Amino acid sequence: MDRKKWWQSSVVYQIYPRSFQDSNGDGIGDLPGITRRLPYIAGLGADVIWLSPIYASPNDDNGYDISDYQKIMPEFGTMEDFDEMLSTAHKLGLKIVMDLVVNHSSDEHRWFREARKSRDNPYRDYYIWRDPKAGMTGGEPGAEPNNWGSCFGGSAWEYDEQTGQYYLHLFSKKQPDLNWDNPRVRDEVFSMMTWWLEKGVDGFRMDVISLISKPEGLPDGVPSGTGYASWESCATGPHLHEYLREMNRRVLSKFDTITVGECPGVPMEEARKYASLDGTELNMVFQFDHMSTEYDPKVGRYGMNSIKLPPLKAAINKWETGLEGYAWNSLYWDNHDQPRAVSRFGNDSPEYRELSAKMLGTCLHLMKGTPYVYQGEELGMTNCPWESLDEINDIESANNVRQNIAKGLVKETDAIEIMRRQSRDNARTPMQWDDSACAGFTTGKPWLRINPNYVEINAENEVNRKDSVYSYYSELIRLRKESELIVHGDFEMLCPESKEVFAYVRTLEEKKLIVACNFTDHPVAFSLPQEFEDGRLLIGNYGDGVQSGSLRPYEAYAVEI
Ligand code: TEU
Ligand code: CA
Repeated sequence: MDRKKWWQSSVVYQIYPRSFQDSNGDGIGDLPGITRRLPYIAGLGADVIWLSPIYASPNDDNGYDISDYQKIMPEFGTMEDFDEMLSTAHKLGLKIVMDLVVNHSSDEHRWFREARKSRDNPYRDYYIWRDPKAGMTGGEPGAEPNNWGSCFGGSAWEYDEQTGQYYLHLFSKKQPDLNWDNPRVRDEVFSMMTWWLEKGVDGFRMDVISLISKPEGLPDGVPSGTGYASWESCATGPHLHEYLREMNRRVLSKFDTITVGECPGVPMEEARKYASLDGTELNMVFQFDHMSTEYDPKVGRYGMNSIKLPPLKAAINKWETGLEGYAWNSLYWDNHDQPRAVSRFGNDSPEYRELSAKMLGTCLHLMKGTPYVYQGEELGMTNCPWESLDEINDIESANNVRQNIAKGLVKETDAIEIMRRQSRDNARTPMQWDDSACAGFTTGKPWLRINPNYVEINAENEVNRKDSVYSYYSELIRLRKESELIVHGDFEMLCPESKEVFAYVRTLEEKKLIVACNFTDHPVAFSLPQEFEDGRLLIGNYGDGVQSGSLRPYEAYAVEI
């Protein structure tokens, strides 16, 4: 069986529709806005687009709380607008991947509105209900069925007065978890997926898919600093692979799709099954190890720690080597849930922003796996200089920082700095198209603050500029499209202990490639191994060849033999 698949040489561009392009002046991005900008994405060289959710939603979590899986969110447009976007994309050779959010639905979904009517409602078992803890009165503290915490703060259980039971929500109260152990729920999800695939979409990114099968008996987990057990403690439940194989058999195997599962907390041996090259489940997974190396043991993500290179390299090396021969990797520095890559892993000062953005691109795009580019990353967009918590729209960051201040885990005076470092809203500031009012994103009032640096950092300023971050990313993408070595070569990390240099070698039969990246703002010693000295420079962000014996600030290059 040929294990080489088209999506192994693909590059995926992620769009966060609310912040991409507004077309009707209401300050909210929409589908006609996306259609207008498709040539920009095709010009970059990506061949697949992942759309964050565009379905009907009350937007408690910006679309990740879906009230109708087969209706378009009115703010984003109509189904006709969607069909127009899909056919235009296909004409440009762009495939469209939808976001499949089926670990939970919105509490305004018809299923949940029915389920909460009474305990014997035919939809009751579409969700996870439990009685208050024995001897306790529902709604009073400690009566929750177990100690699981919500990702957005507080308990993962909400008491429903009407029927006298709690329902589970690993995310917000308005995102009740679906009961995948109920075969009717799986039927609903599989027929909905088939409906979209028959419509012509090309695949799915599957939201927190590692959480859909809950541990038998819903046992308490190990409490963290917040007093609750982390929601990740119920990842990879007993029936998960069984349900994904059923999904593959009944839906995915019938279409030529690309699929990626978002799997926070996934162990290696499980990921080898999820994304197994035998094609019985999904094509790849998003793991989060390299997204949490600086997390604080007490407050997790929302602390003041900075990235250190050795643990970051160790996390990436673990997955580059751990999946080799078993499963396929995804490659990403950021997405709509993470701070901007150049601000977190690089240096967003005017002096080094472009150099370090290109360095990060070189480091990621020449590794083994399918690269994902999050909207604006190709321009080197940065985190936003938030001035008050009131500017923050994101339910997760706002809730967590307030909870941690209340528990005395972080100082109120650090709150803004923590938001500037870690808030998900850093990824969600509107796309910066040009230096006109509102960065060309809207002619109205943008739903979220626009990063004031749009005057310098914008697509118009980069698309036709040869030394821009955009042009450099399109060169990296072109190299991947032309190179079997970059797509299929083995990966070997070099100097894992170095606090400054990230370097590795790719090998395919007799062909070899070395990539060297300086993650600091000062020159560091680094010598090309002798076998590469007469090699061919594939790409370099200083654009003037290789210096022997050292790497300049944020320098990155790749040499092939
Ligand atoms: O994210 C799950 C998830 O891991 C994030 O909630 C979390 O922000 C982060 O990774 C750790 O802090 C998915 C979606 O990507 C996210 O936007 C949704 O909010 C969430 O699921 C619930 O649907
Ligand atoms: Ca709009």
